[in-house]
Amino acid sequence: MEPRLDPFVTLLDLQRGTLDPQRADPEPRYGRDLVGFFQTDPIDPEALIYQVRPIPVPKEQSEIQCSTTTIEPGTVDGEYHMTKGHFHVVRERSEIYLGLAGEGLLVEATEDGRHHTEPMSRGSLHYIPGGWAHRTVNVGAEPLTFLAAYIGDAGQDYDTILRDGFPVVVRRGENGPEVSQNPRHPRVGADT
Ligand code: PAN
Ligand code: ZN
Repeated sequence: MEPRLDPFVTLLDLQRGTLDPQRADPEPRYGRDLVGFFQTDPIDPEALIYQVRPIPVPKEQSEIQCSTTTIEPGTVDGEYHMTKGHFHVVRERSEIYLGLAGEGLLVEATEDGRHHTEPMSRGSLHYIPGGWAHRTVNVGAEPLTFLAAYIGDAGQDYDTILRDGFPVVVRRGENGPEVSQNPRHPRVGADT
């Protein structure tokens, strides 16, 4: 076959998640972008909640999309800062996350409400199988940074999450993070 792309290398700052060279603009997510995802909407529309730094390649099955995500520490009315979370549009597409810095939780859920939570930290390598929605939560005092790699044509379905949320929410408790059932989710299933 005639190769479609030339090889390339990017230097990744393992602490901050920055890329050099930066092949695409970072994609910041502010309070205003996260309306409908927390139990209570963020008060400050200008607050930076997280930032995605993509290494762009064609969004096709033959390519591997790669990006870093850095979530700032903090809470929104007691819920730790987190990503929107999504199913893949092509549901069977899988993904790998690698924790680089900070302390987090990866929350995964199936469409019938089963859920699963894994701690994230430097070196934690997470396999997210097809059919599992995924959301990352920064439960620490420092930024949480991780690398994501996934099949290029996966796509992100946020509408299902906007409608139902995840089966569980992660709040700051007296002794650290507390995972509890989301009262708004229509079908909370087993903890897997
Ligand atoms: C990740 C996520 C990234 C931001 O690259 O897209 O961490 O999270 P949201 O997309 O939920 O806002 C990934 O899972 N890609 O498929
Ligand atoms: Zn994904």
